[in-house]
This record gives sequence, C-alpha cells and structure tokens, in this order.
Amino acid sequence: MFDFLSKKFSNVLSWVKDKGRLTEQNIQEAVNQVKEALLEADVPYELIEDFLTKVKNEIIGQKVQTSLNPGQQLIKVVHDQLLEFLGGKSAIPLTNFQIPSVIMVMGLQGSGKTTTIAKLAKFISEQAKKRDKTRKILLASVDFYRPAAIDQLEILAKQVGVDFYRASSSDTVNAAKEIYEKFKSDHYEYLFLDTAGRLHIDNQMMEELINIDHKLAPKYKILVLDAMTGQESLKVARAFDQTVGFNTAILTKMDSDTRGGAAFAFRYSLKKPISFVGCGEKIDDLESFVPERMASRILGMGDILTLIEKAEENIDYQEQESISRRMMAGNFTLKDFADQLGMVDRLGSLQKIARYLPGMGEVSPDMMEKGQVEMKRFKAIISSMTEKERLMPGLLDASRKKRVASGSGVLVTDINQLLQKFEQSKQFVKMLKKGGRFGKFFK
Ligand SMILES: Nc1nc2c(ncn2[C@@H]2O[C@H](COP(=O)(O)OP(=O)(O)OP(=O)(O)O)[C@@H](O)[C@H]2O)c(=O)[nH]1
Ligand SMILES: [Mg+2]
Repeated sequence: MFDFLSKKFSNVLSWVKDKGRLTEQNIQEAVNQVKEALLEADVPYELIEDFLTKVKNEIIGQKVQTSLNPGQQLIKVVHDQLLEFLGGKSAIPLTNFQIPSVIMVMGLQGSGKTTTIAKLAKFISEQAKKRDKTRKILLASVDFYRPAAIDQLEILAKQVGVDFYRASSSDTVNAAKEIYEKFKSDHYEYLFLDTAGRLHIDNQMMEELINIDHKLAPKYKILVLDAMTGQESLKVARAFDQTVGFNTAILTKMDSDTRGGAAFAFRYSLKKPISFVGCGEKIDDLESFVPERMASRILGMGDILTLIEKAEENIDYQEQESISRRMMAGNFTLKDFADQLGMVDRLGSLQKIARYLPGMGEVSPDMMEKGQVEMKRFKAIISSMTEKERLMPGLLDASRKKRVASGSGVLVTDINQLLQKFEQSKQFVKMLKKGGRFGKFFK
C-alpha cells in the first residue's frame, strides 16, 4: 500500500537526512521532490500546491528545535501536515455500527462494493465473536444491472456465514422495500444493501440511490472508492457527496502499488472519514483506516502497529507464549525456530510483511524472494532432523549433517548456514525481548 508514494518520500527524506542545515535552497529542493511524488501519485495539482504552501510556511515559521536535526525537523513537519490532512490524531475509525442499522453501500462499477460488504460482514462477526456474541446480519442486493451481481453476493454471504435474501421484485425501489421488510420482520441487527454501480456517474444511478435513501433512510451510507483510479475517485466522491450524500468512504485496492494519492486527495478536499481500506481480494483483506499509521506509511516509516495487529490475529497466542517461555528459560530449540518460520508464513509473504516495517521499503523484491526461498529451505532441513537433533543441534556432527542434507535435498553448507542463522536469531531475540510490544512479537 502506498508503495509508490512511500518510495518517493523515502528518497526525499534520506536525501535531506544528510544535509547539515536547512537552508532556503535545500528546503525548496526537498519541497520540489515532495511535489513530484504527489503529482506522480495522481494527487490533483491544486491540492498539492495548497499542501506544500502549508508545509513551507510551517518549516519557515518553526523555531529551531535543538532536539531534532534539520532533516528530522523536515520529516516531522511533512509528517504532521500529512497526518492533519489524513484526519488528525483524533479521527476515530467507524468500526462500531449501531444496532440495528441499514447500511447502504454505493460506488461505481467494479469499485469493490460487493466484496467490501462481505469483508464488513466478516469483520463485524469476528468482532462480536471476540466478545462471545453473534450478530444477526442480512446481506441483500438491488443490483439488477449485472446478471451475476446478486449471485456473487449470495456466494459471499455463504462464505462468511451470514444470511442472504433475494427480493422477488426486480424493480429497484420495490426490491429495496421488500428487503427492508425482511430485515424488520426477522429482527436482523444489520442489513447491508448492495447497490448497482455504473461505469460513470449518471443521473439514473443517482436517482435510484436517492429513492432508496428516501424509502429506507439507511443509518449509514458508505461510498466505496477504487484507490487505483486516482484523481477520478475524487470526482466520484464529490458527485456522491452533492447528491445522495454519504457518511464515510472505504478505499479499496490499496494493495496495488499504483496510486497513493486517492486517500490523500479524498481527505484533503472532502474532509469526510475513511473508515476502512481494502487491501486484497480475500474477505479478510480489510483494515481499519488509522491516519497516524497511514501518515507514517506514506513517509516510509513503516507501520509496526498494523503488523502487530496482524500478528496478534493470525498467531495463536498460546503457541507464541510457549515459545517465549522456553526462550526465557534458555531452551529455544530448532523446533521452535521452525515454528517461528511457520508463523511468518501465516502472516503472509515476506513482501507483504516488509511493507509494514521501517526501513524495509528499500529491500529489493529480489532479496525478498531470496529470503522466502531460504525460509522454505530451512523448514525442509529442520523437518529432516530427528526430534533429538532439533532439541540439541549440538549433536549434528559431520555424518548427521550429511544425512539431513540428503534427506532434505540440500548441501551441508546450507545446514551450517541454518545453524548460524539460528544462533543469530537467539541473540536477536534476546535483544528484542527488552523492546516492549514489538519485541514480544519476535520472542
Ligand atoms: N486487489 C484487490 N482487489 C479487490 C479489492 N476489493 C475488490 N477487489 C476486486 O475488484 C473486483 C470488483 O469487485 P466487486 O466487489 O465485484 O465490485 P463491485 O463494486 O461490486 O462491482 P459491480 O457490482 O460490478 O458494480 C473483484 O475482482 C474483486 O476481487 C481490494 O481491496 N484489493
Ligand atoms: Mg457488485
């Protein structure tokens, strides 16, 4: 997400880090580079000018802070400004929908409405499950334009494990009313109403949505915007804002590395909240939108919080605890090491993880791939060892190494490399143990 923007910003910032003093000239140079990055990310020109004027005024007006070097100061100003426009520190993402509510989901064709509804239903169900609750959720669609649109929602509902209802009428407003009756009579807590999208904003589309809006008075109207469409998405958002209106936006396809400008442009000009971002095609690929994280991410500082959240969701807490207990007792074995590699697997590919880590932006995909291959090899080697060898790698003499090598189809040097990495990892973990929450993840 925001790969493109963040790469550009890291260039600017690493460049400015080297300079001893902020002068008018190097401020201007840095500002020009930020401008170029925003332009290439498809942020509308007038917004860029406005943003940069604010950044420049802020820098010039700032007192010299002795605690920061000039490069850091510039980073801080750009970061703070970015944060402000993304929603500020206080922006609370919409993660709690009131009960009961009708939630109407709107957007252009292919923006990701149907997929996002499934993601939201899953998100709400899981949030509830964490508190030992279940939510009664109904999904329904009034998209009669694309033949398979309603079937798609039905399939997704099944996948998520929530209810689906098909209206008998194929007139949009009548169908909406029928669906609403079902929602009421069966005492659902949430109704997600999928609507038809068009290739472009057109009056009929807006009329239809306005009609449904009047009849059902949905508590929430969510606009789904495709982040890949850059400047176009701002036009779409403005058009919806001026006609049907909406409460919040969800930006989809943030996993693509093309355009980072959409979120920025949307927040900057419409000042409405972005509640979630879609970051993949699967129904789990939904993240809360947190301005602070996003600003850091754009600046290439990584997003440790998001990574930790993912780790906490995907890794069995007890498994993690038991490894860390053994670590503490000095009993970290190769088996634990293999388990740890397994956890990394469950978190997603290394590439995906790297996006969240500071400074990793500059690691080439090539190196990442090598890392991935190495991880696989390590796992194969460890699985060819006996239980005893895994617990006491010291047992691995030349002949045992040979056996393991032929068992896992690698060379003896690969095994030595693994043992070396294992030792390093032990050291690394010792070091990180002191490092609070982030350290915990590596324990
Ligand atoms: N990579 C990626 N793909 C997504 C994301 N959200 C949706 N998609 C994909 O985008 C395509 C369109 O998604 P839909 O949910 O069908 O979009 P829609 O707005 O309902 O489309 P219409 O019903 O035709 O108007 C599908 O192939 C989805 O898998 C996302 O966050 N990331
Ligand atoms: Mg759809």
